[in-house]
Amino acid sequence: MSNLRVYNRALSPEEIDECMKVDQTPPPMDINRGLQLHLPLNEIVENVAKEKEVVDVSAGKLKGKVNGKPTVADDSQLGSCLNFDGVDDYIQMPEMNVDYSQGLTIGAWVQYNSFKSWSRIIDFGNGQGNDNIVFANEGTTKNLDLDVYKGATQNRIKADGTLELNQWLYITVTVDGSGSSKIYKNGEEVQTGLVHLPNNVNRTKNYIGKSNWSADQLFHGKMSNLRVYNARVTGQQINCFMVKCQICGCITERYHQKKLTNV
Ligand SMILES: [Ca+2]
Repeated sequence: MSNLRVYNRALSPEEIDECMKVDQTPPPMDINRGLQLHLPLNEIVENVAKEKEVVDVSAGKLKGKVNGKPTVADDSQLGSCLNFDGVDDYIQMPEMNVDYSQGLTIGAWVQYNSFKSWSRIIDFGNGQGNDNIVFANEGTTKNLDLDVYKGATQNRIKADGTLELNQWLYITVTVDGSGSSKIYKNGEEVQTGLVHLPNNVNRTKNYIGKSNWSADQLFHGKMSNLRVYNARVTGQQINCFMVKCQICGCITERYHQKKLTNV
């Protein structure tokens, strides 16, 4: 049985014809469920105190403080995006009291110019080895690493050889409510594993492109449309983030074509 309807009136023949149509369109995915942070990273604005900021377009509307004068690049594939010099450029977010203990997702467009030592996409925590959530390259390698610190105890999942220099990659890591984790590159799953879930704590040292460990180096390259969720998003949703016309306006033609093929 399918599409049972009951009315308290008689339908016209035309209305009955309408009822016979079966809508094959899947329900829209709620890509904002659990969204804690969405930084388009397509502009730098000045606040009233003349401080440079980037804007969070999620419901929380946080402001990220821009350090080291990164530039806004006009990229031929993704449009305006932030260009980090790998020397002193990074973003500091305010404290964030977000419960990631039921899962999380981090996704971003990145284009590495070089693999600086343990350079971060994000490092949210309370200092060094203190409830950190780290998404980074391992050492100076192409290995993409999610490190989750439960207090000071580290757990990780790592996708070896995933990153590439000088081209845009859409990279994502998801963790569900059981700690089951997946790393995706351009919407394709490249690694699975198990991590422990983070503590539910307020985090005060929250960086984009910078580590909580002073020995680590800064992110060197371009970044666009960073999203952080306190929930797992699905592979299908991740593909949505890569479609220019529907969601966020940030996509390369290649991925756009792939999406059209999938439809
Ligand atoms: Ca700089």
